[in-house]
Amino acid sequence: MRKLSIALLPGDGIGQEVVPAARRVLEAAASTTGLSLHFEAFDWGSDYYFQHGVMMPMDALDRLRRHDAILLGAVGHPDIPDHVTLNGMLLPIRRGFDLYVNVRPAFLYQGVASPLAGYQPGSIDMVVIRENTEGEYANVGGFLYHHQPEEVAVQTSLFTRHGCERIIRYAFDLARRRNRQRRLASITKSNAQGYGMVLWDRIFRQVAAEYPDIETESLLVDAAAMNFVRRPSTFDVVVASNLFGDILSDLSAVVTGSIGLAPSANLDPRRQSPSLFEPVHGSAPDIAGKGLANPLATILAAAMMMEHLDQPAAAASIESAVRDALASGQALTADLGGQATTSAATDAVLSRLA
Ligand code: GGG
Repeated sequence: MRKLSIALLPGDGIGQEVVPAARRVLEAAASTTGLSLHFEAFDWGSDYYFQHGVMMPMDALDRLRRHDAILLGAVGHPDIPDHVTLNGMLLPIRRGFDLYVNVRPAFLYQGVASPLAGYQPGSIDMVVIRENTEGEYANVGGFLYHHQPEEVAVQTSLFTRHGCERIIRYAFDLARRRNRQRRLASITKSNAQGYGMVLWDRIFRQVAAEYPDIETESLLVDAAAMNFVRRPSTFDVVVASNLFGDILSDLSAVVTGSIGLAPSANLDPRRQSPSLFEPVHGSAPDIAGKGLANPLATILAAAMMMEHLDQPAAAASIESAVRDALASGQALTADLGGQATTSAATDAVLSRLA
C-alpha cells in the first residue's frame, strides 16, 4: 500500500474549518481507494505570529520538505497588515520551493447558478495559469524617508526570460493535455508595462510557434476582464502574470458561482519540492468560526493534490462526489445561495464517497 505524507497548514480564519473538512474527505477517499495517508498539522499563521512575532518558524521549509504535499487553508487576520501575513507565510513557501505554476480551474457545475444569464452546466470550463514566483509579487523594492512627509516607495515587477518561458510552456502543454478547445489566451498590459510585459509577449509568440495546434490570443488585462464576463465560454487555458492571474482567477471563480468553489494548486512540476494546494479564497474573518464557510474549494484542492500525487482514482472519486453533492442541492452553502453549513456540505460529499 502506498503511503503519502501530507502537511496541513490550516492558517487563519475559515482555514481552521475548511482544512479539517478536506482532511475528512481525504481520509474517506483514501480508505475507499486503498491508499495510506499520514497527516502532520502545523499551527503556523496569525496566532503563531501573536506569540512568536513571525508567521512560521525559521526552519519551516525544512519541516515541510519532509512531506509529499501541503494543504493550506487561508492566511490573513484583521489585526495584522495583509502584507505581513502574506509575505510571512504563503509567498515564502511558493518562492522557497519554486512552486512556479499556480493552476486555478473554474467550472460551472450542475446545481450552481452563474451570475451571468444563460450559461448551462459545463459551458464555462477554463483554467487560469498564474505565474507564481516572480512578476508583481517578487517583493523587490523599498521605502525612502520611511514615514516622513517626503516618503518614496519603489515596487519593482520582475520578469525573467526563464520565468516567462517556463510558465508559458506549461500553459501550452496544459492546453494540449486538456484537449478541449485547444486555445490559450495570454494576458498582459504590455502597452503600459513596456519592459517586463513586452518581454512576456515576445516569449509568448516565440513559444507559440512550437505549438501550431493550439489557437492563441493575446489580450490586455482590461479587455480580458471584460471578456471573462462577456464571453467566458470561449476561454480554455489562460496564462497570466502573478498579479493579473490572481485577479482574473477571482473573476473566473465568480462567473462559475463563487470563490468558495475555486481550488488551486501551487506546483513544482519537476517534483523536487512538495507542491501546495489551497482554496483561492482568503480567511474571511466575517464568517470565521460560525460554521458557514464553503469547504468545497479546499476539498477540490485536495482532489488536485491526489491527481498530482499520482492517485487518479482518489482524485476522481472526490471530484465526482463534489459534483453530485452540488447537483443534489445538499452542498449549497450561503455563498452559493443555499443554507448548508460547513459540516453539512462536507457530509454531503462524504456520503457520496462511501
Ligand atoms: N488560500 C490562501 C489565502 O489566504 N489566499 C488569499 C490571498 O490573498 N492570497 C494571495 C495569493 O494567492 O497570492
